Amino acid sequence: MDAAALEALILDLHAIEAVKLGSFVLKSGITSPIYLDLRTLVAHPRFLSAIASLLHALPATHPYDLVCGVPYTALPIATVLSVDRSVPMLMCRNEVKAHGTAKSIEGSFRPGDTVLIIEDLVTSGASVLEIAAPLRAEGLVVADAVVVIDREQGGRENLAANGIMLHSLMTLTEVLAVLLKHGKVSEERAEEVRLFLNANRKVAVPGVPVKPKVIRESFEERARLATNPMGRKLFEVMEAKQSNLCVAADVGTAKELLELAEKIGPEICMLKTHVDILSDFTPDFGSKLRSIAEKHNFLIFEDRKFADIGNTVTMQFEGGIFRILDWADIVNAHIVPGPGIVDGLKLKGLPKGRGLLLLAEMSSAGNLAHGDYTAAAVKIAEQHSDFVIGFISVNPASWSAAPSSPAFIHATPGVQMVAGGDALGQQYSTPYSVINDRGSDIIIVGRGIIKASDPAETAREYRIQGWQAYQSSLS
Ligand code: 5BU
Repeated sequence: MDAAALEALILDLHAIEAVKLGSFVLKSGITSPIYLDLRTLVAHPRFLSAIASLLHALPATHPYDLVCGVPYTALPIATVLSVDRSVPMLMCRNEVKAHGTAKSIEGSFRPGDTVLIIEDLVTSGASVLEIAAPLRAEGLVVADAVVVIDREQGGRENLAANGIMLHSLMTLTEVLAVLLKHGKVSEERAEEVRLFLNANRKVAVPGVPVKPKVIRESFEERARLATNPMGRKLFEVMEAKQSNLCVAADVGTAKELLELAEKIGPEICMLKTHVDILSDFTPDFGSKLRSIAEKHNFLIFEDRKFADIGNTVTMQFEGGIFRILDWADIVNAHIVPGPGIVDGLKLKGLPKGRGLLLLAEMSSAGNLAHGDYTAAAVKIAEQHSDFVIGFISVNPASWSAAPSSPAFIHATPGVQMVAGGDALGQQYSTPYSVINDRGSDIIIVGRGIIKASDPAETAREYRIQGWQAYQSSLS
């Protein structure tokens, strides 16, 4: 959905009083200055039908055989979607029947069928989990849930921790921004809602650990501490775009890469490239990518993984066909050759305002970058803090020798919504665990986004998830 359509939808929801401002006590017992009530939808059949088709258009990670609405508000939405799209529906009871058949799931299904869960609002995610449990107990697969409004209070993370990816039409922050823009809410009331949201980012679900293990300073504060201008800029871009998402644009041609950059540009703080995999590379690639990066305000990170002696890397950085120095804001390097590699790259990069990430860890199974090796990367970074902006890290919270300055940034590859791996040794963790348990700052996502049916929408989902995880870990 584009910004104009989202805006119109939010104004419609306000017009039918599905969004109200005041003082309300929520189911969880919290008093909220904003109340969302999508039960009013049943009075507006055309709108109900429009919402159902928008939910249907959200990209689920798994194709589904069945839909199931969470009682009661989402039941009519699920019914309309089921009828309009000819997808059979299941109904789960909240309470088990005293008479007749004792089963709590109505409908027809086979074990192994995939069910899409439909919900009106997600706060902590508890209601979705309550429905998912009996479905899973019957052998059904639950991988995705679609929701009209994400209240951004921990639901996304709680569901992800339970293997369910949440797809939302909008977040509460987006609702608020549109209402404010159209004068439907005063600045004071909006501030009250923002304060409420910030104070209630996490609502615990029984049995689901939601307390972040890592507490950090804000990107804004860390920008002030950065000595390298590109490191500072990266923090600033992250704050400005509310994005700690870097997409690994591992596509085969420059054409596809530029198209992808244009599509996902608004969601990312950084685009990661492997320029040597592009079959149609031409010398104007860099300038084309740079103009897209400027338009959408993201940085370009060429994942070159330099690994040679200082003298050789100066030539590899600046010359050859790719001329990486001309267009990449950030590059990375192994520390196998020792600190001379940083001296070499710095010689070329620093005068042009570039930044360097050191590979302190890797995401692939059996890799050798840990322990003393990681500690050596930290030491070299500290000796070159004018040029080194941070690390490729996997679990920086576990490092015995952590960098002394919070100006160093951690970026982590091997991220997908569901933990696992590929056939060639890649290991995946979820955005929530990467940011909140392992203390990284940036999630680097490749196939999780570029292979999705709608990369832009999926990038948005990852951005929201990564950002919410970051916000919940602020000191
Ligand atoms: P994926 O599709 O999300 O698995 O892509 C991960 C990207 O991150 C890919 O471009 C790798 O080259 C890159 N990567 C990685 O996966 N692991 C590492 O340790 C480093 C880079 Br360093």
